[in-house]
Amino acid sequence: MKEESNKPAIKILFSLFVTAVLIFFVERKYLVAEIRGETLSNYSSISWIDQIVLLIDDFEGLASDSVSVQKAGFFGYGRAKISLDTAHLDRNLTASKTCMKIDWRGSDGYAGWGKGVGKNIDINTYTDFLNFRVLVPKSSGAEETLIVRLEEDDNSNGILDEAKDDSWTYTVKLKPQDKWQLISIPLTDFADANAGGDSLLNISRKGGLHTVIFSFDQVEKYKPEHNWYFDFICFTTGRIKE
Ligand SMILES: [Ca+2]
Ligand SMILES: [Ca+2]
Ligand SMILES: [Ca+2]
Ligand SMILES: [Ca+2]
Repeated sequence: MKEESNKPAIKILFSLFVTAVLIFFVERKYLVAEIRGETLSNYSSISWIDQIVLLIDDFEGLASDSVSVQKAGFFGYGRAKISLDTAHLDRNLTASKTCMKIDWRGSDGYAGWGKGVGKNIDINTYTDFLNFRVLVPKSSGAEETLIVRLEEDDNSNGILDEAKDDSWTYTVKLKPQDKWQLISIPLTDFADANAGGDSLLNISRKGGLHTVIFSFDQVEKYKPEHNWYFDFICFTTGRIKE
């Protein structure tokens, strides 16, 4: 008899538990989807949207003052001065309204820009690609190189430790032209660029991705009016077909 009378209470408890779990997951999904610059909700018409593992950034929805840009994790160093740009976008479905502009300023002998990503996410090194759109105006002259660097957080402490965390690089050849180019790099093409870390490109939930950096090493080649524009940096499963 006693067991019988407990039944409704157990039912209520169980339904409360299920509701709580549902709210937790719905909220989580909602929160993740609303993160600025990383949401895919504006891109449902892209045929390869399901291939996107992580949108690192599309530069949308961000106030253009330098404090907001910095707060969102972006940084420029050496001669690379970063700012948001709305004047150089094409009609590609990924373009939207804003991209990142790099100006060549000052006299330092090095330059680059990047984003502190700080994401614990499972990336499959054997199947996944790093993609981004880039515009290097034709006036920039002859073919040039761009170094793409992925810094891992192998020891998962949120800090970049030269001795413990891997740093991977790939050099892209860019032919300046007055249109956007899509660059897709298989992760297997990245080379280990430091002695530290575990020598495996293993971005995962345990040891995530610390930083993505684009650096410019042809200091002699660039003119003061040299510009680069970047947009829609993402990881995809497999190569995308635009
Ligand atoms: Ca954009
Ligand atoms: Ca670390
Ligand atoms: Ca290493
Ligand atoms: Ca590693």
